[in-house]
Amino acid sequence: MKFDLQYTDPKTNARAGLITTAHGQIQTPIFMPVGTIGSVKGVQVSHLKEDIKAQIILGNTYHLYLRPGLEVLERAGGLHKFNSFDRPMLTDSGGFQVFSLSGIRKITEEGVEFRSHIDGSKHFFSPERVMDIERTIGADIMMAFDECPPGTATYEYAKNSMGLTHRWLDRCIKRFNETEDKYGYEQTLFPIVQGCVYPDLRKQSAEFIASKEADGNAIGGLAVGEPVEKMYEMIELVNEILPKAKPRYLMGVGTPMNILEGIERGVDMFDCVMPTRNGRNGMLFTKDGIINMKNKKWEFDFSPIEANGASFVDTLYTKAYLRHLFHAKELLAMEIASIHNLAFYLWLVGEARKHIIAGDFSTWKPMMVKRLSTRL
Ligand code: PRF
Repeated sequence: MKFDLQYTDPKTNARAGLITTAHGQIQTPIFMPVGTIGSVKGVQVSHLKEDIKAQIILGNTYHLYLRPGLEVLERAGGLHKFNSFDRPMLTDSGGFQVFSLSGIRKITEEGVEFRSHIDGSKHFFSPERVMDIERTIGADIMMAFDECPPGTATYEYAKNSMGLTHRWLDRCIKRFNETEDKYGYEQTLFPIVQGCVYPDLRKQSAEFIASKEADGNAIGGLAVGEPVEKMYEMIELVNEILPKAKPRYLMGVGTPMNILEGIERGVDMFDCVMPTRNGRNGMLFTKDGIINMKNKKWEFDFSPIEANGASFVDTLYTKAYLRHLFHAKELLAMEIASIHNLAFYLWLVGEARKHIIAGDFSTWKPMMVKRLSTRL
């Protein structure tokens, strides 16, 4: 994997770059739609590629390991072949889902024992096991196995947890280097900075992660219940230490506003379930603000979903029609909202990139933030 840092904003820490993987290139800053079990919920690959213009999507190790399981993935020839998305993919390690979704669990130095949220069966993830699973899934970018404590964790807990994540990282790197890709293309491993909201821990973690000289680095453990200002403070602090010449990925973030704030602070990659999950609940993100599509005020509004929207659904359908679909609980409502929101997120990061290159990101961003937070 290669990263070319193409432009840096003179007034902020925003950057525009180009990542090259075996499955193609990614222009940064980028948003990665979440395809937890190998599909971006409710969205066809053709829409993902041609309409939403997704350059990379995410899969999840925990979910894919439980379903369809490793034998299916291996016999399919990896996830790209299995789901027909032939562009870059990244797999999260399960270091978040194991802690947030699974039942009774036991964390030891060796790894994590957990119960499946599907059938209650018992499983064990170690750093080595997770690397083997991510090799079998075959994503271009593999994430290290980490522990993500809640935003309310005490200093003591955060410190011990960070130490464990660092020791697990060394085991991940060792296993990654001892094994090979299974499907004839290169994979790479991103380590993850932890340390909760404690500046000295974040600094220590960022220094440790930077010393590994990976192809890219991630910031984890944020947007997990801490105040948003703390999150921004931690991003700033960590990005002062992470190498400038490598992409930086802020995991599981966030709202359109969070993404612009992240870009301003030097983040290059984002993922979040928000555009799809909130979309399925009737929440639409637009250039002029947020719409609750179920609201009665749209009942007789026959104007387009978004007149200058980023996707074909925006002018093909009216607000009144989409509201009707949500009220009737039609599957199509969720599909339209997901396509709309993802196209909007990809438009937003694309615009940010254009403004970084044009040199006016610092005036465009506050104007955009103000518009995005309006409730329509
Ligand atoms: N670690 C991993 N995945 C994640 C996170 C993390 O800390 C987060 C936190 N926002 C989202 N996804 N492995």
